[in-house]
Amino acid sequence: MVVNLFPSETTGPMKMNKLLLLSALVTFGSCTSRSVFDEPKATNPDALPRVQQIMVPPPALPEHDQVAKGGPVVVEVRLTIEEKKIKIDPITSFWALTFNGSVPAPIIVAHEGDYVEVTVVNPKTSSMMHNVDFHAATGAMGGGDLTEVAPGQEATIRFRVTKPGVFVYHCAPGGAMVPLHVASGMNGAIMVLPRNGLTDENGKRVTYDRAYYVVEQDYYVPKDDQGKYKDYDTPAEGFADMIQVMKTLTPTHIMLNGTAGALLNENAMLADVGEKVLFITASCNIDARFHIIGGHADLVWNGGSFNDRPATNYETWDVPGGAAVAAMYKFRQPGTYAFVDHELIKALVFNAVGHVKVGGDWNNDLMEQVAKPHSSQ
Ligand SMILES: [Cu+2]
Repeated sequence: MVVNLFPSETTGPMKMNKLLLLSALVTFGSCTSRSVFDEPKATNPDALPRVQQIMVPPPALPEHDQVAKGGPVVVEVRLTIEEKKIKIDPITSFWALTFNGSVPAPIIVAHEGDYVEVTVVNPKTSSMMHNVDFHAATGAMGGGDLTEVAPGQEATIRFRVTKPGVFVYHCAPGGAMVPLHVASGMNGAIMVLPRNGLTDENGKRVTYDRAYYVVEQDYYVPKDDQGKYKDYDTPAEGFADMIQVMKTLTPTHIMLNGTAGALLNENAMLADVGEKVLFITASCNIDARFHIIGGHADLVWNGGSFNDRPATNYETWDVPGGAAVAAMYKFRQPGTYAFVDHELIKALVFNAVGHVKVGGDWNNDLMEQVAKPHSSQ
């Protein structure tokens, strides 16, 4: 039964009831009662509870509640810069620039109206300045100017997350250094959940049993005269060559979660039949289009916005470069699913491919082999 909160009577007492109800919705922070142009009521973050978020490597998400318990909190996050040479595939060494050592950087989770307090630490051992531009933040440069840290420095900013959805963050030290650092791995995401959790296409609460965070990474690795990928002693040493490769707008490597095979085989994402899985998909620089081979996206929050009703039953969903998009799928069949960028060259000639291994019982009603392969003679 649909309950109409606002019946058509306009007598005095009923009008008063409407006002009381509206004021209650505003007071308790209902996401739907606030205009997109309005901010949540300002409060004193120093008086709020503080929660330290333990960051975890992708594709995992940090521990979090889907529905916020109580009012806004200050979510403390520490991002430590690590410049490190990694093998992005068996033949390519690359100076990755990272937050907390992973490509992509770890995902942060908060609720709408929370404060996120980020300490960016640039160790003495680093070779260059870094910072962070948070797309979820409001203020010039997304905090980039306020988080500029030279080697041996750290800085802390606090921003309020006022828009529910999924967003990227990335290093942005200025000029061509921005794409150089982003294409060296310095990008991550933040999920800002509505305080009351996610809602489905009918506006009803929907929860996920698992969540994974998948990011497409483009690299531009220079080659030597023999056509071999070049190896450098420091990250900056390769930048001039990298710019030349970047000018072609043609990546040399495209991978999910930073390295070839990061989500394949023993690194596969896991699920069971009947579970709803939330995928937070992102790409900081190039456009991506994700597809689960043999499955769908039951729900897609296009543009990453959790305030909009999700679209339903997509085969492939778009992730524009510089954005994150959330999609939810309930797995209905067991097996190993390829999770791909359905620009199939990216998936299968490059490495924009992962696996989701799903346990459970096969449903013959959904698919059945009616005749095994046999001679058609
Ligand atoms: Cu950087």
